[in-house]
Amino acid sequence: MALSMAQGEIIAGCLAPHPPHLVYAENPPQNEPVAEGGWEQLRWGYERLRESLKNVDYDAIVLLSPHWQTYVGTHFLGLPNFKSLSVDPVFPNLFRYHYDLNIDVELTTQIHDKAAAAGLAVKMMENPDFRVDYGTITTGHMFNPEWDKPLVVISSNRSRDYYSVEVMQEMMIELGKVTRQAILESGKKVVVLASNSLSHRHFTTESAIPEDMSKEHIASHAMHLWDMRMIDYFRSGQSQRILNEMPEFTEQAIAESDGGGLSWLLSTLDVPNYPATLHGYGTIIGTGNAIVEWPERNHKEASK
Ligand code: 2X7
Ligand code: FE2
Repeated sequence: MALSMAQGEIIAGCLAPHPPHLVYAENPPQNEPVAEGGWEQLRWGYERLRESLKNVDYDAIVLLSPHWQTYVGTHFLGLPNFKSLSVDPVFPNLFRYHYDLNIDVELTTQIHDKAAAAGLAVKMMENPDFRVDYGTITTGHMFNPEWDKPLVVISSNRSRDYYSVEVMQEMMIELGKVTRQAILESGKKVVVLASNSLSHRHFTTESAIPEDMSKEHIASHAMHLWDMRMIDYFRSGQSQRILNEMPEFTEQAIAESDGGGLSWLLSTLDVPNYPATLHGYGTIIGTGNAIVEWPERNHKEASK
């Protein structure tokens, strides 16, 4: 009798933004700079997200970071371990993080191979000296500070820069579909994370004390309105509407969805029409950031 492997499952999909300020404010031993707190609304949001998944069993975290930017196709971290110092090029005063992260190379290869078979340009990053970007590290840390789950790390193909939001999104929807398919076939339980802010208009100067919260607010009313519109769609299960409005949102809110993470995430979840949970929202140096969970495990029919 042939043994059939259990079907894999996406247990949750999350929007899990990566401003390095969050790690800075947490003061973990891996980060060199020292802070007096700050951005608590978002850090409490991450606490709620971690709490929500505390008793949920899973094997791996699949993460797409807009700060690993690749111009020829999508790349995947392709070695079992990466260890080095990650420095934010814009905020080296806040983020100098000594990381040591493990990769699920088997699942990575399965996603890579499926993407290749679908005609997407893909490549495994197998240079042991490759420095992992701060987006991956910040989301990885805030989601799972113990680093006790292996990761699949996916780059952001900058097709938006070469072409348009529409072309980027078409490619990311395809990448999301093959990511989902590979996970279901792998037999593994997985969390998928899109590491990006919403509106992304930054202040151009930093206050003397970066964690001085009396200086923190959204960059403009227009940015606030876009963020609230997206959050309303998340919470009311209107994912298709998000995809439909992605070109306007990305262009008008200078949104970090330009890296494809949000489109990819919604596609891995098969464009969910159930409500997501908003765990937190806050601004960081003027940008809008939401921590959102789609609890796919509670919508098993969607995972078939
Ligand atoms: O990468 C970021 C970001 N997305 C938002 C705010 C501040 C810094 O870095
Ligand atoms: Fe960013």
